[in-house]
Amino acid sequence: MKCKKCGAKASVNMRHHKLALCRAHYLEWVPEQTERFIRKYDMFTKGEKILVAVSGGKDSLSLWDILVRLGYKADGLYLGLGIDGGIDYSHESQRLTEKFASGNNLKLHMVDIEKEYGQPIPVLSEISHRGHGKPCAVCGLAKRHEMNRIARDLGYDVLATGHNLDDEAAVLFGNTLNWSSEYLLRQGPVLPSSDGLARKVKPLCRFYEREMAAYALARGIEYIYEECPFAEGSQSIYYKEMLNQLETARPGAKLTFYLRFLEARKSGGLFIEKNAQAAHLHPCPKCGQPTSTSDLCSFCRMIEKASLPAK
Ligand code: Q46
Ligand code: ZN
Ligand code: ZN
Repeated sequence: MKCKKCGAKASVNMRHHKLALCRAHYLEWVPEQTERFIRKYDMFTKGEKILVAVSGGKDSLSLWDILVRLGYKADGLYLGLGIDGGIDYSHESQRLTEKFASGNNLKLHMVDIEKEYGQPIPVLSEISHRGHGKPCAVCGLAKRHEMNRIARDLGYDVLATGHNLDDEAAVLFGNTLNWSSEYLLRQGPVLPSSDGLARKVKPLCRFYEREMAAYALARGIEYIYEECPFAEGSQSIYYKEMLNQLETARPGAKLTFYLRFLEARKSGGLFIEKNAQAAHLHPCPKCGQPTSTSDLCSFCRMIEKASLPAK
């Protein structure tokens, strides 16, 4: 297989795009495409301050790398969750994130959940009795809360995450199976800012997971290969496996599934009425973040339940 641009030996073959590229041209193609998506979906401009949520994985580190290569003002945010799982997961992901930041001279903000709230995520989850034995519910809540808090406190305009097409297609699949209309209406490459919350964007949402792995490898980015140990057996992994089977039989199926959804969503063709979505929000009396409950937000309630001082 030859590179479509220069005829040299191709190192990445993208059947769904009918495009094969050599390493050098692949390293040009990925940022070019990212820039195209940033503009197409009006994600952000060169003048805005971007905070990239980095986990030490291939997607978030590649996203940071791409944005900086494209000339955007992007700093990183790493959340220390305190997850060990027998593979020293949090320490290793932190080490690789710090190494990437210092190696590229980038600004990295660090938040350690245990230092801020007294306990690591698995313990917070246990004490607050949420999530039926898995810490993912508390983890998701804490990640969202802390990302919003840091973006607001440090004056960032945009919060960028490294979700790729496989992630988005799996979420879409789950939301469609359940016809979760509220989530379907909110799922997209951009979630506009609201009530003091920064805009949220997913610049990699049209890249397949294996395209991001190929990018990280070609750029020599050292990332953590292991998934979080609590991800094992999760519904999203199950959906991803199913979609991978579909993709093998019909290359491009995942991309079509996601893109047709975006088109339908944009044109109002989702057969979902927008009435339910405007839940009345007000600031949480403790942390100030918007909440639909009449008292404290879910995060502050969780922290209170764990009898720890809330931030
Ligand atoms: S939610 Fe669950 Fe993830 Fe948190 S505990 Fe791990 S698997 S990191 S995306
Ligand atoms: Zn080439
Ligand atoms: Zn709160």
